[in-house]
Amino acid sequence: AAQRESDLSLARLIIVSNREPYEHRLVKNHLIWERTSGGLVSALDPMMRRLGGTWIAWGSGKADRDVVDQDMTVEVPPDAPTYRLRRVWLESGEIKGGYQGYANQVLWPLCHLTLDRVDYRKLYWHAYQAMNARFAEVVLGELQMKPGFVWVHDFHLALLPGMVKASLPKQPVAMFWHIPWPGPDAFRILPERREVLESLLTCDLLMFQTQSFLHCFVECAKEFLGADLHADDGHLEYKGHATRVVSRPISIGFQTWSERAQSPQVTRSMDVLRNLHVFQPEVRIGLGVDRLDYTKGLLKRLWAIDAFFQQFPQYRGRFTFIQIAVPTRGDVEAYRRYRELIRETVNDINMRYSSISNPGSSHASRWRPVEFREGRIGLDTLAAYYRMADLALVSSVYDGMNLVAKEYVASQVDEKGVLLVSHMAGAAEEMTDALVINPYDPEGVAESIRQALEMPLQERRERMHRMRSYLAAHDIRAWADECLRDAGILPPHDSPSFE
Ligand code: ADQ
Repeated sequence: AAQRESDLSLARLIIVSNREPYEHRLVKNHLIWERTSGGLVSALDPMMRRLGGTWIAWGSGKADRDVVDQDMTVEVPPDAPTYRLRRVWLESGEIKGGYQGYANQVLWPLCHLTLDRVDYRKLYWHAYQAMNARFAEVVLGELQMKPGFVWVHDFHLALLPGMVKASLPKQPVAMFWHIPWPGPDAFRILPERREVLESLLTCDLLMFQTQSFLHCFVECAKEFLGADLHADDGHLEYKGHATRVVSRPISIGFQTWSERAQSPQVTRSMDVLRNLHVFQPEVRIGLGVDRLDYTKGLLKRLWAIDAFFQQFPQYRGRFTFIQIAVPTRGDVEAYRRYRELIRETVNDINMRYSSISNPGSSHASRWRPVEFREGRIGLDTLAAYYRMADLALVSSVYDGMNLVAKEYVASQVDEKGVLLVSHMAGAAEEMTDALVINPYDPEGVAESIRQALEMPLQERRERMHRMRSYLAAHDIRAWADECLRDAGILPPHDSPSFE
């Protein structure tokens, strides 16, 4: 087996996130495990498989407690362990108020500038503090066992750096913020804006997805705390402590996706899936893959598909949009309503267009404009969808990065597809050969879909090829190494590498 690089590295890696990478459940008295979905796990699991270490996360699976040892840990991935997963147990009040309340109904909509969806209660804040304290207790326990480098992830744990530093001021702590950071005009509505910022400014290293989120954070730190920016070396200084702030766009395992897309299973799945969703070989395919989250702009995307078939009736019977959506945050009412609305809109579009027969197409009666597939799907199946889609549509109203955009490019081994990406997604900054769309403009998106479908093969190839070369060089491995260099765990670029 390949030797893990952590065996060679200077510090033990301890990453902390709310979501765990693997959860255990009982199905008909059998213990099963599943990889959880979401961008954070997609990005960090490959890194941890490579580097080893400990991942501390909330044990949310119903049978998680059945598999832990005395240290509350389990070796993962369960089929071929390479790192430790240490679980944190949360009380129901912490889950309801801290996770569902403050994290998902306050910080999430606030950071995504969907301010109408912010549903603030003081008691959520207290639960959020309790939830972060629960994590801090476990992190401190872990450090007592053995020292390590603490790397906190995301908005669920904004108070954790401050709590760790309060007990261990010299402990190195880094934070990666996976979602956007709003400017001061929006962040002002958070009653605890100072507390959140103060905790983040106890970090030694604070990382954002893009330069513009970083800029917004700096503006907030200056305005609400009076922090000083040392622009020459990228530090924010507050109460005598310096925090290095950087933007490090997250990525995916390019090679893994690319190889997966060429595997015999995936090639076989492509035929099966085609037959499942479209009946004629000439029907072109568009694809969307998302958690069913309002920030992903699914409803606006469906309006754009509707506009597309209105504006370009010649595509009725000749283009099908496949939407794969995994339900998420079902405990929050706004998400349940959104899911219903999406389903209704899909049905409405399908009813209206399926009944309009296209004279040029003999199979119009069997054609559906939108194929909606709900639920989590396996990675091979996902790769098959990515590879066979003529275009992928990412229409987030705001998004830290959006890994689907990158996974699509990595799976496009035939280099025939076109990526359409919202200018509000972090991915748009790097995927410069994509067609950039404005999710708020359905007719504009419809026109971009037409442009993608009619783009000459040569141009599609060139664009996709350039994006693939970029991603091959800027994959999750390069991202992790860069972050660990920033943290001083790997030596800087000009030193001899471990490899
Ligand atoms: P997310 O909002 O969760 O993450 P995103 O980057 O869109 O997400 O990634 C979603 C992930 O879930 C992808 O890896 C995708 O393959 C997977 N997925 C989606 N639907 C699926 C399905 N039906 N079945 C199986 N897998 C599915 C947050 C931020 C993002 C940021 C990431 C990483 O909101 O902006 O890119 O973290 O930092």
